[in-house]
Amino acid sequence: MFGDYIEGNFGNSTSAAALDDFANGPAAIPEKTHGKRRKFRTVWISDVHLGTKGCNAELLIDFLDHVDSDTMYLVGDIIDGWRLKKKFYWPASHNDIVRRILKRAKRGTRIVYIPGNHDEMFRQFTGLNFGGVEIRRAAFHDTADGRRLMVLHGDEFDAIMLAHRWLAFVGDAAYHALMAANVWVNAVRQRLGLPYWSLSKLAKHKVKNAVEFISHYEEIVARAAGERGVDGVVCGHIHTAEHRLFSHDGKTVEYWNDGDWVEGCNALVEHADGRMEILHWPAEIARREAAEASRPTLVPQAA
Ligand SMILES: [Mn+2]
Repeated sequence: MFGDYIEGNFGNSTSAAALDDFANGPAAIPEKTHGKRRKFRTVWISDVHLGTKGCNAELLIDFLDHVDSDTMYLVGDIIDGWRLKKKFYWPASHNDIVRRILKRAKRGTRIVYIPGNHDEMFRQFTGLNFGGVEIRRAAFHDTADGRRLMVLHGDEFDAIMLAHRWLAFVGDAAYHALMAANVWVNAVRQRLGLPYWSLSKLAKHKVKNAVEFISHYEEIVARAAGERGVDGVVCGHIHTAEHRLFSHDGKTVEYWNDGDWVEGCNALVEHADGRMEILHWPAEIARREAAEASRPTLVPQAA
């Protein structure tokens, strides 16, 4: 079954039924159907990296079993196709996550999947719908209080980040040329069987000042959102959950990063009134367990 996911062989009419069968298959970790789930208007998660040992699958399963939303955005790098090609690693808990997401779609949650650079093999299905999961290259999200947010994975800015220093001297034309170059560089690398050239990964390992790198990235993404005339942007990619406000042409632009499920285990949520919040799931579990421990237990009285 998962060969189909990776190779993307969805072109036949039996695929919808196959997805249904898969969604209803036995779970290694049974879904918690009892208890009240926290309900949000919108949930954003990204950088899950299914297919790698780094993925915190159990924490994500706990998140999915305690949270519900009208809309859920999967903001890229959900499945690590590049790593899977090198070495196949797919424990049962990773199937459980895919099943839960498909089930959620069946129950009526609108699910929008925006593939990232590690799952870019799904980008060829942009505009299609698999088992209720819409695949998009990017999306616009309107919050309950009327803000318009651009939602994208964020690898689109890697080339600009690398060239950041000398770009300061060359200016805007080079900025746009590099945006195009990034696509070509990675298309050629893909043809040669080389992995996606990931600037953020390079930076994490080689750049001394990671804080400065992240700050520049946030600025560049917010600037792109400002140029599009939207109120803000939601992205992932750099595995650093964050909320920052920038000014573009005298207008405030919100930058939101929904983090990752490798290191931080964060999700971004929108409440019913449009208020947004970054959740750190290990802290949410600790809070929940503390509340459960302090709750007085009701003991039925003997008649
Ligand atoms: Mn990425």
